[in-house]
Amino acid sequence: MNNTSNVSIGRVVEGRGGFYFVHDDDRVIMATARGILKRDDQLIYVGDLVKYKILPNDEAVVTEIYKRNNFLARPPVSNLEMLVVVFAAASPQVNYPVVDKLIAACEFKNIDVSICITKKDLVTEEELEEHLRIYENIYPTVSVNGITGEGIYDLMDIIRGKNVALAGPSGVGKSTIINHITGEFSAETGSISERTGRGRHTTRHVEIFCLPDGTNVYDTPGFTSLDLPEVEITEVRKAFPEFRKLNLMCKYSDCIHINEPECAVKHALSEGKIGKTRYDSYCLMIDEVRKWQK
Ligand SMILES: Nc1nc2c(ncn2[C@@H]2O[C@H](COP(=O)(O)OP(=O)(O)O)[C@@H](O)[C@H]2O)c(=O)[nH]1
Ligand SMILES: [Mg+2]
Ligand SMILES: [Zn+2]
Repeated sequence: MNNTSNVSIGRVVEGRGGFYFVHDDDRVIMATARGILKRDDQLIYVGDLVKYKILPNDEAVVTEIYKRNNFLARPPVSNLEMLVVVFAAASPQVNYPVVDKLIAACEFKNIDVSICITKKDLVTEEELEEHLRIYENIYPTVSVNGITGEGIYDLMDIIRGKNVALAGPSGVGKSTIINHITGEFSAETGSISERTGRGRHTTRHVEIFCLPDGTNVYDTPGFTSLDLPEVEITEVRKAFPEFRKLNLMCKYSDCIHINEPECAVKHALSEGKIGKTRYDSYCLMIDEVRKWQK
């Protein structure tokens, strides 16, 4: 992305030992942050879109950080556009409150959500269908078999061109999925493993794989859980998109759908139009928020 001067724009894909690796089209430039940024004590995070320039001595220096769309502290990354919330159809058994809390945190942070159910080979069609039914009308939802790679293309269609990370408990198959996805471009991503000088998934820090189709996959050891921001009780509803339309039909506009009469959400729940596990997760979040307020 060159313009008139020797200033270019790229994305920080890794930070290590005081160096920042900046991805710009098909190159990765190793840059430092001397100069303006150092003076102002500005921190650079993986995911940042930055301006950098090449000095006469060929040294690359980051000179400016573009405004971040968002920032997550643990692990520290910026500009995430979609979180793929991953859980296994079996082994380990899904913990819906954990899944729904990851989703809710994204809703508050304005990060798109998609759902990926792994290990479909371990359950019957009916059992898989039960998991799918909970989410497929709310978020883009796919099921995959990490062993055969079945379903990986469906996932790639959902994440294409976005800055994405995978989140979910350990053992559900996140690394397996990332290996499938980067494997599709193995010739092209080779340069990235050369950069780290290690196997692709032995890293303990955050790193972004910039795939040739424009997808930026954040590979992080973290994101097994995300904290909810300190919201008001009535705001928890906003993290459940399937409640939003119904809100309007509750008798009270500030209905939090727990004990109020003529509640459209509870009515939908009794008719099976809202998932029981989703509603239970919602109630747990309300409890959590109530505890903060005491
Ligand atoms: N049966 C089955 N096993 C899987 C599947 N996906 C991953 N695994 C296995 O589950 C284990 C954990 O996978 P891994 O990708 O390391 O999970 P992570 O901790 O979420 O990164 C590994 O032994 C994988 O081989 C799947 O779809 N079916
Ligand atoms: Mg892993
Ligand atoms: Zn209600």
